[in-house]
Amino acid sequence: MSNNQQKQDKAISRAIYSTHASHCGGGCLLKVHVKDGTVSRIETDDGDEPQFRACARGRAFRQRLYSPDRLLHPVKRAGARGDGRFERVSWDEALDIMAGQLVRVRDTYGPQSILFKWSGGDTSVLHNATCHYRLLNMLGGCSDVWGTFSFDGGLFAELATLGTVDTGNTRDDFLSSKMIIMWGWDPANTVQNTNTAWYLAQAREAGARIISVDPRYTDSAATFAHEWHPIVPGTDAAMLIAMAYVMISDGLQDQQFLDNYTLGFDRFRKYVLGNEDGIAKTPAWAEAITSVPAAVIAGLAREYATTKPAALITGIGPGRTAYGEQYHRAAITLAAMTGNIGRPGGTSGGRSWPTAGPTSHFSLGRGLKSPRNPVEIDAPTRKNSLPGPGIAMRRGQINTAKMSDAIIRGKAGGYPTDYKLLYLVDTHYPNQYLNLNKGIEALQKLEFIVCFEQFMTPGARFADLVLPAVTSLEKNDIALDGATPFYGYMNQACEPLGEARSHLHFCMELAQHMGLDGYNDRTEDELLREIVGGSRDVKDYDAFKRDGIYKLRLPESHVAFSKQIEDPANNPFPTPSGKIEIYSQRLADMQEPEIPPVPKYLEAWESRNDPLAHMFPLQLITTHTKRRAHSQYDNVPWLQEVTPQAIYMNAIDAQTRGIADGNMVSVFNRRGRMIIPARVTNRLMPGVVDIPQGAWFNLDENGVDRGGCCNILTRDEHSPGGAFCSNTTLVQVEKA
Ligand SMILES: Nc1nc2c(c(=O)[nH]1)N[C@H]1C(S)=C(S)[C@@H](COP(=O)(O)OP(=O)(O)OC[C@H]3O[C@@H](n4cnc5c(=O)[nH]c(N)nc54)[C@H](O)[C@@H]3O)O[C@H]1N2
Ligand SMILES: Nc1nc2c(c(=O)[nH]1)N[C@H]1C(S)=C(S)[C@@H](COP(=O)(O)OP(=O)(O)OC[C@H]3O[C@@H](n4cnc5c(=O)[nH]c(N)nc54)[C@H](O)[C@@H]3O)O[C@H]1N2
Ligand SMILES: [Mo]
Repeated sequence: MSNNQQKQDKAISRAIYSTHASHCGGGCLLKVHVKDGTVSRIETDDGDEPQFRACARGRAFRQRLYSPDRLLHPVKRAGARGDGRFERVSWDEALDIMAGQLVRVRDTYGPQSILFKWSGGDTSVLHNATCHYRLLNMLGGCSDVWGTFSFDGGLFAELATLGTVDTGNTRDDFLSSKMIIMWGWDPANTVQNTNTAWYLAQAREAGARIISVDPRYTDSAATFAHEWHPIVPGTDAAMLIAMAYVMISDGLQDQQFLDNYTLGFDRFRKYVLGNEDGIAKTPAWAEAITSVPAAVIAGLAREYATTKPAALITGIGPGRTAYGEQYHRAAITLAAMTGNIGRPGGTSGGRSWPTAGPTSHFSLGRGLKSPRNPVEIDAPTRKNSLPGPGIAMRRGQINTAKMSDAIIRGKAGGYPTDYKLLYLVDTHYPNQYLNLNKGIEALQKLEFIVCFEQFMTPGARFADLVLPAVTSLEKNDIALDGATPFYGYMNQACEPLGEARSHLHFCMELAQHMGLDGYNDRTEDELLREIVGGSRDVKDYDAFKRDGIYKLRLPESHVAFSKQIEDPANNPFPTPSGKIEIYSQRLADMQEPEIPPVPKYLEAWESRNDPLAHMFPLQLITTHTKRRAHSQYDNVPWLQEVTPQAIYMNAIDAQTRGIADGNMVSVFNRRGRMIIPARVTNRLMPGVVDIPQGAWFNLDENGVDRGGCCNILTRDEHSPGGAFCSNTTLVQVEKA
């Protein structure tokens, strides 16, 4: 081909299909038009059904890629920490600084004083935190943090009750459901598997009854539900337990199922009927706690017990509360009482965002693994931990909710060590962490902070070294998921901007700079081919790369525990007893009053009955909005237009405070204060306010947040089972 022809070809616009998966749980197909090496337009899946159509974030990706605040070069701190002054350095100097600090801190204090914190970023297989973790572990290790932000209450409950976290069905199974209860779940906004809402729409058209139990009248409720029942946040376990009371009183429980597959229902029944503590957990008892009318509770219990099959979708938002694991345990128990576990159209009562289906076991050959972390190998077993799969959340000694506290107080505060170096990858610390002000205090304590980032976020401004990362359109990678099963090829559409590097590229350069042999000698393409080579499904790598997605078409929907139910003799549940453990001896052995062996309602701290409520009478929830994936996309103008950041409050609460829609209000408690516009609405129950999570903090000279970051208000606590309690916070609101 002549040079001229090549030039001409380049000038022609071409379209590349690329899967987009940035920490929302979805994986959608982008059709990326590229002209002269520049992304000029983004469309979405125009292929066969089921189409994996992109949401507003995917379609707005061009404004993320070419955002004016993209980091294009490595920078080092040139002023006081956090004041935002940086100077540009070469990659060579950046690698020198990084290598020097890693070695200095390791050799002076030991590898455990290097604190490595990572999160989702893109939910992809190759370019992620493992690249960095491998490097750190080859250098002697680091301290890990345990606890997912998302659903540790759910994981704990699943491991205790079902013995596995693999508890979900594929979403097409909704088409077999006669009834679907969306308990604290808003997939129209939170995706949690592409096409979840599409399957809900089909289920509704096919005649399924859909109920929403949520303090908010969500978009999902507005679109799909026949009924909406607002509930006081943090009280869900009480309502579920009262539903159990109704089923027991009316004899509606599936006793045969309970006898065959469960352990300890009698112990639970004693608690429910009040034989244990003298309190019968009646609908009237629950009404006083949850504000859901007793008749509604009884009606829902009867309907759920008698409409078969019925899918109870246990949202993970209600689990991110104090004692969130009790809510999840109660939901699984109810799914067992109604005989819906392992049956098409039912659910196990496990997390709404499941580890599910045929691709979830990473049936792919892994490209780059990490050796075990030398620091964690001999670490003592963590309190209240249950044996689970070798997933990341089982590592580490400090919980995510306690990270800032651990940095501030170190050994003297009872934590395993004093942390000196903070290495942040794919995470926005302290923006996404509970109690922002504590996070900012922690950042001042550290000797060195390095952050691998695409943007100069408010969190990155506290780092000593900020390294520019590419976005998903500047590298190749693989994404996959199980509940709407697919494998996605995340195709590179353009060259890295400026001097931005992929995770792998950066780590390979750092390894080489440090003279570390054996880190990796394979190219991105070789690694991706190896990864895909381990797949049972994708046979033709090049076709997969060209199409950008491989949609797995299953002969029938995947239903978790179907084997255990159909053939229990050969397929015990993976619990110690082989049964669904409504009563758990392992929990009893923990001897922790706040982790009872049967599911119980435990009143949250910062509940409506807390004496603090006199001063701070409103319960704050912090939901996930369609405009962002956490803090990602907050700086994208098209998405800012979708829903301006605001605090949502009920008209009654607004009126008593003289607040009108659009007024600026001050939201505060003892931990912090923000000034933000109010959205007055009847779509949120009285006594509850919502500040969607993820907005970038922007502190004024008085330390008041003007950016709308809810974590200026949240309490840095986790529940005994590990739940990140981002929906358990009391606040007051005043007209500003
Ligand atoms: N667009 C978008 N999608 C996302 C994300 C995102 O940031 N943006 N994040 C992804 C990630 S990592 C996660 S973990 C998930 C999070 O997904 P979820 O946790 O499901 O999302 P939330 O919006 O926080 O909460 C869901 C619902 O729970 C309700 N809720 C809150 N507290 C309570 C309570 O105590 N009881 C009851 N009954 N309901 C309650 C809220 O009103 C909300 O409607 O979403 C994923 N998907
Ligand atoms: N109050 C409150 N706080 C919450 C929550 C809540 O509901 N309420 N939700 C919690 C939950 S469930 C979660 S999962 C966490 C999320 O918390 P995080 O995962 O920490 O939040 P992100 O905003 O996704 O931060 C990812 C950062 O990594 C950067 N980045 C660097 N490299 C890459 C890359 O290769 N790809 C991508 N995509 N980004 C990269 C992005 O620019 C971004 O700044 O937040 C938690 N915090
Ligand atoms: Mo999450």
